[in-house]
Amino acid sequence: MQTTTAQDPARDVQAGRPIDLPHETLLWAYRIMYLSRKMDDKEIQLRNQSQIHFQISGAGHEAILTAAGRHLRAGYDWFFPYYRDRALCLALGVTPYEMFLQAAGAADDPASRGRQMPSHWGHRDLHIVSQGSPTGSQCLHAVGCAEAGLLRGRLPGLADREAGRRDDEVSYVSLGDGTTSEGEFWESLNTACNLRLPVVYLVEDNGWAISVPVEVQTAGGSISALLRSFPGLLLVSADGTDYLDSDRAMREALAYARARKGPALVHAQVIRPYSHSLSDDERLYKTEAERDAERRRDPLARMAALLLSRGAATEESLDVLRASVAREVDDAAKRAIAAAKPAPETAALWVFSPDVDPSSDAFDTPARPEGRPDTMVAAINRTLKDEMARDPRIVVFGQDVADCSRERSLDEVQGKGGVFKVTHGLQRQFGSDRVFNTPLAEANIVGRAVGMAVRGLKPVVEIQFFDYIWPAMQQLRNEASMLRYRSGNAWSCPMVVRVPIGGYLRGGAPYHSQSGVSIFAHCPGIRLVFPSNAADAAGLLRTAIRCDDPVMFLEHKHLYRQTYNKGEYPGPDCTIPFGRAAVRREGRDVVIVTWGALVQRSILAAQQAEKEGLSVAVLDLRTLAPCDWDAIGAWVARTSRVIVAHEDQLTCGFGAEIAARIAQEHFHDLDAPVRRVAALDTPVAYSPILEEAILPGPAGLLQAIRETAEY
Ligand SMILES: Cc1ncc(C[n+]2csc(CCOP(=O)(O)OP(=O)(O)O)c2C)c(N)n1
Ligand SMILES: [Mg+2]
Repeated sequence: MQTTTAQDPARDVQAGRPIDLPHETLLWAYRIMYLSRKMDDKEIQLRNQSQIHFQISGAGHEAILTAAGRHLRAGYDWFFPYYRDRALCLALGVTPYEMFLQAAGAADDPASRGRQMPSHWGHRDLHIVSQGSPTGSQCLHAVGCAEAGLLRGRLPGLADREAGRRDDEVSYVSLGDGTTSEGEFWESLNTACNLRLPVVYLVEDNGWAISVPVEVQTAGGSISALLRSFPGLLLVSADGTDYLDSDRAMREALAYARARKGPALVHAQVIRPYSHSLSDDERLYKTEAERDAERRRDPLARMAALLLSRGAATEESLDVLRASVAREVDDAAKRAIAAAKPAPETAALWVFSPDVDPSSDAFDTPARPEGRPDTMVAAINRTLKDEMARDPRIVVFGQDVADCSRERSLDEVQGKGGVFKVTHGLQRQFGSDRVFNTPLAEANIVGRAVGMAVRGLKPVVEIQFFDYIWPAMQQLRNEASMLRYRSGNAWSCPMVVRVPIGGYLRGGAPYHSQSGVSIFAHCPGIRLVFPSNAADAAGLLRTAIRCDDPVMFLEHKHLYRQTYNKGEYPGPDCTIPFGRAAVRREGRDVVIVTWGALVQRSILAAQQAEKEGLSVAVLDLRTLAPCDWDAIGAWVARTSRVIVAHEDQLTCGFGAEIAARIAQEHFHDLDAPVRRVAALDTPVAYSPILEEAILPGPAGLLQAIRETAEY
């Protein structure tokens, strides 16, 4: 990278004097800016020829991004850019050929291997973390990444403690003016400021979010004006179309964050001369006068004028430079368009880890029971402790999961350790760096976990109640589940999200009883685990933690402290493979396929049916993703009569999927229609009388057994 001069450019700007950057720096910057623009132009041409399938440009944003690229360090700092950041990525070292490979949807596209749209940057070696398309969610990843960088320097026992991090590294995240309206941006700022994290935000304010102008988006029309009271946040404004001012702003912001003073935010005014994307026509909502005013601030023209006025270039030398860029762009595009495309058989690769298969025999280790039977809560707590002792990368966080955030009070209080006490004692044993409370913000919890997992920590987080998981849905569905797939296996975020779930609480009501797990079964990339007893909870949680994928570990609140599902702790090495159902009761006439709280209810109904001469088997699936289709098929073949029972509502519950698969694959084995037993299609009401009418119970199951057996 170029060296900076001894003068302070910021002071120079304020004094109205020109900044003194060496000519070669300015020429380097102009080349990157021009290359970026020419690549956009080329992609537009290719799109119009249907050789690529989408285009979104960085036009008008090039100056601030090139300045960012000059001061940031590829493969050293961490990058969470957005789709306008072509010039930044070029400055960091992504080649035009690599970028065009993505546009072409080529097999060797290093950002996504044909899985993500163009301008969704990603480059493992340069630390550019693969990008999704939801605006703003990257802000939380940047925060988690910065946090992990600090933690890695402090956590004892990390083997690569020194190798994987730098004392002055920063996390860079960029976003548009419209995106500052997203809650995830605000959640990220709150944590970045609260923890004084080295995050550098770049708000690229082009005044528009597609067709919505900034004054509609932001109260008062200026995001930096709104942010003035955030503690420790350095705010730097810049004319993002002026290279020198941009350079000053990025330098100032980075110096602050590198010195560990806290986060910085650069608010850069830029333009957007090419409409939002090739699918948009800005003439529909921008006047000619507005467009003209933008054109007059074009950063490329301003930079060329600067070079000429400084004597850094002549018209002729600029022509030579432009011609060389045009050749480079044409050549790279031609090669990328001709590059091999992905084979159709590879479409399902990298939904999950290709290296660690949690359903394999490697995870089938014997239980070595220790001690007397204990509850599911105790089993989970003990498993967490054993795994944390074994793996120093594990961090546990969520709402109320710590014993006591105020460490100084720990000697005087017993400690909270979760509203269900599942994490009790973890903070006391492993310290506040590894077990800590978060703000009451579910997206914050999961989004930070994604950023930490990217940096090699193993987050085991808690969402306090399944009913409140929805603010994190965007992070789970669009980020955690897809990071590996959309990056072509370059990036991943293995983590465990523990979620207390379910009803039968007598008073749980609509917001403490939900069990809509099928919604997550519809998210490829997430493993779903739902234990029904203490011993399984221990073995399955250990597999979840040691597996290489995001896992949702669903803990039924009603099962936490029952006596019927107590079990001996199976020892610190016991893992249970995913996708292996357990037979809870043998039977010949009917099989009930179920999981979670319906296992015990099914056993009770089967015992009743036995008295009527009916022999009923109960199959506990234990995990829904993966699901043990082989065991289901084998039991259907054996009994020819099947009931699928779950606590979730009937319509679109996971039972619908099971029933459909049985109908398709085992039709000839059936002597009766597949029967579903599930909750009514209503919320779960508060009154215990209503709750009992809504949730499935042994009586309904017994009736279903009789009818299925008699059919
Ligand atoms: C969560 C989400 N909502 C909507 C969209 C569709 N969308 C893509 S870009 C965009 C506008 C973004 O505007 P801004 O943040 O100002 O960035 P700019 O494109 O102007 O650089 C919208 C609405 C999206 N990608 N993600
Ligand atoms: Mg915008």
